[in-house]
Amino acid sequence: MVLLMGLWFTVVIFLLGIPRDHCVQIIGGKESVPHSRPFMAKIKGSMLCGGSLIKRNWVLTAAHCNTTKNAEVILGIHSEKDTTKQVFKVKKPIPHPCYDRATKENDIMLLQLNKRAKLNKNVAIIKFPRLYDDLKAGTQCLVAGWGITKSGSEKASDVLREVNVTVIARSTCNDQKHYNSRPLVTVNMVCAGDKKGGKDSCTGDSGGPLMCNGKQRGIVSFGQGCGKPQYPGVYTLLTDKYSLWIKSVIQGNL
Ligand code: 4AZ
Repeated sequence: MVLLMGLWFTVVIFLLGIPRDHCVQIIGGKESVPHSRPFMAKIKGSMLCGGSLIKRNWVLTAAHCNTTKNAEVILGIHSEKDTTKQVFKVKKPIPHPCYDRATKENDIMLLQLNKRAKLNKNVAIIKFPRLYDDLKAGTQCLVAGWGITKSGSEKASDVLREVNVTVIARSTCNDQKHYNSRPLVTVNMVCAGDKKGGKDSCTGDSGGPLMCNGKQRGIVSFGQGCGKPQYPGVYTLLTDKYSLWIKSVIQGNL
């Protein structure tokens, strides 16, 4: 009887055309306007990741993407069907020397590409801020990626998707109602999401840029599940120390 009622309920919802989750994307976002985020890199290695083009032959991503030389980096792509894509191999992956899998500290990696990208309307270098200061709570940012659109799903998105997320104070993110300092969200990390949840990056979006006011300020790093109000997304915060590290690596590898 209970089973029959459940079935009946499902049928009624279907007939009424009540939207259930045909709008849950990245997590809670929407499909990006094709090629409107020309700095986005899709990294296909042992796992799917995002990245950002910071120089014609350098992509910035997360260290936990553990990208090897076999990985493929694709620029100028919205959907796999695209003919605009430029495909690269990784010449040299350079994870941050102090990346720590347990604490998640220094989740940042540089990928040297095997050739220089051709810059055009579909492929462009990302902008960095003038000052690498902390992000204030309430700042509106954007995250994009080809990751899963639903917690627990196995299917990555064919098209690039994006969602607006709000910066959450580090003290809030570390309190008992949130991560409870497990792991500790440090000054090199920033939390962003939505008070009510439902807006987040997820598996496959890792390594992609967190954009605030048109500049890259973070990198998709981790979360406890996706879209849960008590566990916002945690991003590697681009600080002065990372900016200096990036500059030193790129200059030493010309
Ligand atoms: C992941 O599995 C992952 N909500 C990345 C980001 C977030 C959660 C999970 C943030 O790679």
